[in-house]
Parts: sequence; C-alpha cells; structure tokens
Amino acid sequence: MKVYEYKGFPNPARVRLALAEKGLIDDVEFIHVDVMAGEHRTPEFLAKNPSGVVPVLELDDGTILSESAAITDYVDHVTGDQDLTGKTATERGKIHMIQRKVEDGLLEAVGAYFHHATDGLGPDIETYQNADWGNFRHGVALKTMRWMNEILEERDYLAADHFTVADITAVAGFAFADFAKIEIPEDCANVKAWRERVSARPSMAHAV
Ligand SMILES: N[C@@H](CCC(=O)N[C@@H](CS)C(=O)NCC(=O)O)C(=O)O
Repeated sequence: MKVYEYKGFPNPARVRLALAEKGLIDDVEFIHVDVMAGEHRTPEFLAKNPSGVVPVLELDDGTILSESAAITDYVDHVTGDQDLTGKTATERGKIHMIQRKVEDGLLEAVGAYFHHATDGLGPDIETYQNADWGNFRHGVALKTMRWMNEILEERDYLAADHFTVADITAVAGFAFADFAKIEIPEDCANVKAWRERVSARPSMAHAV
C-alpha cells in the first residue's frame, strides 16, 4: 500500500502513528506530496482526493481512502485485532465519540487558528482567511484541552483503559498546538502527564 502525505504534518502523523502501533509501517510506500508547492491541488492529486488534502491511502487493488479517521480505522482492522478502535459495540462507540470530539475541538480548532488567524502556510496556500473564526476556534481548543484534562482525571487514556485512535488524534492535535504556539493551560496537569505517558511509546519515533 501507498500513503500520500507530507511528513511532519498533523494528519499524516495520525496515519504514521496507527501504522507504527500496528507494526505495519515498513509495509507502506510513503509518497511525498509537496503541499507547500501546491502539489495537493493538481488534477492528478485531486483525482485521488477531491478535498485536496493529505493523507491518502492507496491499496494495492487501487482502492483509495482519504480522511485520517477512515484510514486509521482501516489500518486497525486489517490486522484483525481492533485495539485502536474498539472490540465491542460499546467500546467502538465510545472511542469513535471521543476521537471525533478531539478531532473537532482540538486538532481542527488549532488548524483553524493556524490557517485563519496567523500567516499559516503563507499567502500562496492560504487563499481565504477569516481571523475572527480562527480566534474563536483558538478558544475552542483551550476549552477542549480543559475537557480532556477532566477525562484524564479518571483514566490514563482518553477513550479506554488503553491507547486508542482518540489518543492518536490528540497527539497530533497537541503537536500542532505546539507549532501554532497555543500553550496548554497551566491547570491542565493531567494532560501534561498524559503527554509524557504517550510520548514514551515506540510509535512516536515514526510520527514526524
Ligand atoms: N479531514 C482531513 C484533513 C486533512 C488535512 O487538513 N490535511 C492537511 C495537512 S495536516 C492538508 O493537506 N492541508 C493542505 C491544505 O489545506 O491546503 C483528514 O482527516 O485527513
């Protein structure tokens, strides 16, 4: 299988983390898409993903998957042991719920701040900006960090008693927050302890 990506960007990092967690990282050919040069907006790339974003997974039979949550779901199922996305209906529902809240409230909120309220990736890529929206989403990111801090008062990982895709999305979200210079609030000690805990996982070396 092939993964079209830009190494170090937050959403491609989610796919790399899932692949590394499942022991599949060496089975993949990574293809660099030069986002900074606009390669993700060429007709060739848009034919793979009309949304014009990375990552994209291409299977050996030509099947294309985009959207990081869909790709990590595939990666978790292809090995037959669904530890990242949940084994029972209840576990799956809970992990899916928390993952989506982290994706929207942290990763995408930080992204909106970065792309709309800062220079982002520069004028050639940031063709539409709305600073009010970006600053509003900055507040959502902080609120989400505090909500995550409350969850982590009860358990070591965000959506289960073990590491899941919700944690993967959060790892990418916090790395993006670091890059965008959004600091974790002082009172979020549980989040800081969680970051240290997940940073020790061997998969982290493959994230960037
Ligand atoms: N919802 C998509 C978002 C993917 C995304 O926003 N990727 C970024 C890199 S982290 C990108 O390609 N940005 C280029 C652009 O927006 O022009 C997913 O989950 O994969």
